[in-house]
Amino acid sequence: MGPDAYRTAGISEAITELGHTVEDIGNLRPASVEVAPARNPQVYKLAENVGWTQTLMAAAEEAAPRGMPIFMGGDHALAAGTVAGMAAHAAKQNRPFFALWLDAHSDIHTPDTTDSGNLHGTPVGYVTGRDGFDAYPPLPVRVEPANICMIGLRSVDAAEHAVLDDGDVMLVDMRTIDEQGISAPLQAFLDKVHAVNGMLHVSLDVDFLDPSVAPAVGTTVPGGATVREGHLVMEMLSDSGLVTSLDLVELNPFLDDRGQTANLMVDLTASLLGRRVFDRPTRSHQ
Ligand code: HAR
Ligand code: MN
Ligand code: MN
Ligand code: MN
Repeated sequence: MGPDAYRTAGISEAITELGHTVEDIGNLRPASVEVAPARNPQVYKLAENVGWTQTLMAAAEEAAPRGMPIFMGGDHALAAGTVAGMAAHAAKQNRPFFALWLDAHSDIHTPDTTDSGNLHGTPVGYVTGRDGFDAYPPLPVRVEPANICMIGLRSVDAAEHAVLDDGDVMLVDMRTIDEQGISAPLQAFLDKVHAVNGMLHVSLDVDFLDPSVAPAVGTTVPGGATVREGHLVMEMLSDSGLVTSLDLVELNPFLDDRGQTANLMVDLTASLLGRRVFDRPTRSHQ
């Protein structure tokens, strides 16, 4: 239902108004695959997730040469396919690949470590090449943990902590944001991407935002990003010119309040694609 909620909220129109051309290729379906049962009996809908990963990896690689793909979900599990597909595309272009994870959660479980069994907690585990994804399509190219930045973290499980503590992922939790603001750590990451002419995939989970402004998600965590922080991030990403693909994930329209969350996600997308209150030069009048 997520994609249709974004369409109803006018995502195509908002992007078109900014002078871009939109091609809506419609809703996709997961490839039908058979998989051996997962070792962890908690794992939910493994075959469907593997099928989606296969479909979306191919869809990302197919769409990437034609523009900036926006993947509307749907569950964050979709990022296993979109990120892997975009990373494969970047490798073909001979360009380094980076991912920005805007999320309350780190989603770096494997099917073996997840307690909930919900595979939306695992896409970063898959794209970084962790063990335990044998049922999944082989990863075309591993995403370097050092090329991933997570902003908005405030719900990280013990098994995720263990791998993040020893790893190279750039971690920006809510405390960091409160102490340093959101722009300084983001700019540091963007400088890294810029320095090597990288391609940047942005994965925007609704629960990055505070539930008071974005209630339409099944996994709300209090203390999230404000509307202003969300827009600042999107405007900085836009100014950087580095973003080559975007996921809009975890929207559950059943939980929304008169389209509030869908509308906010569309507005954030518009900021990323160039919408401004004032162009930057206007600021010099102040
Ligand atoms: N870490 C928890 C789990 O694995 C919660 C994951 C929630 N993830 C999302 N996307 N909704 O970030 O179950
Ligand atoms: Mn989910
Ligand atoms: Mn997520
Ligand atoms: Mn989340």
